[in-house]
Amino acid sequence: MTTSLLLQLSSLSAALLVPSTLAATPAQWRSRSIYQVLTDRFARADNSTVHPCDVTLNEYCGGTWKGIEYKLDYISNMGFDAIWISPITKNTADGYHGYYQTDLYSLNSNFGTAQDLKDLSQALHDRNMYLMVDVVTNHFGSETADDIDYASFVPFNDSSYFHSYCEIDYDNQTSAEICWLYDNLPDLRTEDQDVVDAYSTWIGELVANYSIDGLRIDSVKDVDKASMPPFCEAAGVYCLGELSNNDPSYAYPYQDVLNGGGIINYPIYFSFNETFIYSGHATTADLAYNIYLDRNNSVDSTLHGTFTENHDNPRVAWHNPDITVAANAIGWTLLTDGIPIIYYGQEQHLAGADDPGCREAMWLEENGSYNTTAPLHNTTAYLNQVRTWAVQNSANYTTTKNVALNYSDSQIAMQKDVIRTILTFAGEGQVASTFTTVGAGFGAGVTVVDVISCATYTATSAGEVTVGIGGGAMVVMLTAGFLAGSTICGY
Ligand SMILES: *[C@@H]1O[C@H](CO)[C@@H](O)[C@H](O)[C@H]1NC(C)=O
Ligand SMILES: *[C@@H]1O[C@H](CO)[C@@H](O)[C@H](O)[C@H]1NC(C)=O
Ligand SMILES: *[C@@H]1O[C@H](CO)[C@@H](O)[C@H](O)[C@H]1NC(C)=O
Ligand SMILES: *[C@@H]1O[C@H](CO)[C@@H](O)[C@H](O)[C@H]1NC(C)=O
Ligand SMILES: *[C@@H]1O[C@H](CO)[C@@H](O)[C@H](O)[C@H]1NC(C)=O
Ligand SMILES: *[C@@H]1O[C@H](CO)[C@@H](O)[C@H](O)[C@H]1NC(C)=O
Ligand SMILES: *[C@@H]1O[C@H](CO)[C@@H](O)[C@H](O)[C@H]1NC(C)=O
Ligand SMILES: *[C@@H]1O[C@H](CO)[C@@H](O)[C@H](O)[C@H]1NC(C)=O
Ligand SMILES: *[C@@H]1O[C@H](CO)[C@@H](O)[C@H](O)[C@H]1NC(C)=O
Ligand SMILES: *[C@@H]1O[C@H](CO)[C@@H](O)[C@H](O)[C@H]1NC(C)=O
Ligand SMILES: CC(=O)N[C@H]1CO[C@H](CO)[C@@H](O)[C@@H]1O
Repeated sequence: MTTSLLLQLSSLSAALLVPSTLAATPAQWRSRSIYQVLTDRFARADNSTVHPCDVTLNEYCGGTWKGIEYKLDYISNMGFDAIWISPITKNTADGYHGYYQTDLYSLNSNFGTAQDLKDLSQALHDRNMYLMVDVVTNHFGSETADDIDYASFVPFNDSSYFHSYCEIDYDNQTSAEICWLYDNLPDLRTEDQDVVDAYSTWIGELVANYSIDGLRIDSVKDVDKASMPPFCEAAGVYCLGELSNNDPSYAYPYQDVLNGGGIINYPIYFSFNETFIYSGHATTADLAYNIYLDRNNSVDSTLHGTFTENHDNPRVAWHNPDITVAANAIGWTLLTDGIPIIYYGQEQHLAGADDPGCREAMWLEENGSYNTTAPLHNTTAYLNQVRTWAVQNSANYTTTKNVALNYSDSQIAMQKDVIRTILTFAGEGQVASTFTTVGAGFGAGVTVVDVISCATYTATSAGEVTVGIGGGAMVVMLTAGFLAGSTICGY
């Protein structure tokens, strides 16, 4: 063990005692709605609407923490009360996304100064919003694959902290943990106590220094599982682990090592993608089945991060340009279980392809208008408003698990506590028809409001309603009684 690590270890117990009064617990995160930004691509501090950004070049385009701060009205006016930003540590020259870190103890100066980051954190907290920071514990980054300059890494300044190079065989868990994601990403020995301890010291300080409320942890399936509990313990905040895997029985148990946190819900994302965006490849029955797989395999499915777009996958509109499909995707994200995560630009119907295509510069869209009259912007704001009403007025909303009620070829009806939703995958051309919400369990004779159309229905003695469907619109039902005082549809 090096001297620097010993010095840092000596402050470990002190770091753990740092009061975390601003830090948020998993239970507090449940009610939140997250807006994910790629820091380099969301907003520039000079408010430029013309600064070029060719996503294929994999270069910095100039987005900053200050730029995000200037756009907090745009984000909070859509009803988001948390943001997730890119990793903040110093990176290689091409690490515009933040995942090629070289020094845990220096910030990425492309994104601003320590004061800028503190200002952003403060501005968020002033609005009662949370700050989630992306962190990487699996690897460091090097400009080149040859002659890696280990001595320049902080604090892991020796090759002995890293595994020797091997290519990952993803069918082999040991290989995933000890081999390298790419040949320029030296893989840390997260099974070694000195590495775990150094990370614990660092994260405790980082959370305290910048008043961080939650962490998104990169590539959790590629680190030693046992390294996660001490890391989250030292952080003292909600941990949201990322692992891209479609197998519920493999992915969901990772929740066990995230200290009451959750995972980025990839299993349900893959199922959703096949069902919703590629209707025909899978059916709504498969999605319904997966809702139950989630419940059956998760410690708590309400603590996962739910998403339909992110910086690593093609956007919904790239798969399917139909705007009603995109609106239903937002409906799914905001109204199923878990903590919703909307990826910047999803509300503008951006259509970027797989990484790097989906990392558009937001300021170049519609000449930097951050358009607040775009149709999906309205959908997002409105459904956040509906969800927040449910969160604030039904004590059990966030913890009551979503159930699939009924489905047809292109539609699924589901219920999460006081909200019943019918999502439609048929697109704008869908012919008008009716859909009966079998098993919705409304009180006999109660007035039910579809808050999308503001149409009202009266439940039958069996507690069912037959609602009009058409044109690819989703239906979001609450009782008129529950909506009283909300202003939604005039109630
Ligand atoms: C690592 O850093 C420590 C503290 O700065 C220093 O004492 C040590 O010599 C460095 N090790 C290497 C291999 O550069
Ligand atoms: C950018 O806009 C923010 C507020 O929206 C303003 O405070 C700041 O001064 C502007 N910066 C420049 C360089 O115009
Ligand atoms: C799994 O990967 C590890 C590390 O590369 C290797 O030692 C082991 O032989 C592999 N196991 C199998 C069954 O291939
Ligand atoms: C946190 O701030 C302290 C005091 O400025 C500094 O010594 C420490 O290196 C910082 N740690 C991190 C991870 O930012
Ligand atoms: C989404 O589904 C399509 C169609 O099956 C498939 O080609 C694509 O790889 C899927 N994408 C993801 C990220 O699973
Ligand atoms: C979930 O568990 C229940 C109760 O054990 C079982 O009846 C059901 O078949 C399971 N569903 C799935 C999709 O695994
Ligand atoms: C952006 O600005 C250019 C030049 O003023 C104009 O031609 C174009 O129509 C604008 N585009 C949008 C989407 O507003
Ligand atoms: C914003 O979106 C609306 C609706 O699509 C469109 O009519 C308007 O031109 C857009 N505004 C700008 C500045 O491009
Ligand atoms: C959405 O658009 C409708 C119709 O233009 C408007 O009445 C409503 O206030 C908007 N809702 C939100 C939350 O922006
Ligand atoms: C909320 O859940 C608790 C515990 O499961 C239960 O006792 C209570 O009745 C529920 N409240 C409502 C309004 O459903
Ligand atoms: C499984 C199930 O209950 N399916 C029903 C869902 O709703 C449609 C349309 O109302 C019915 O036709 C199905 O029988």
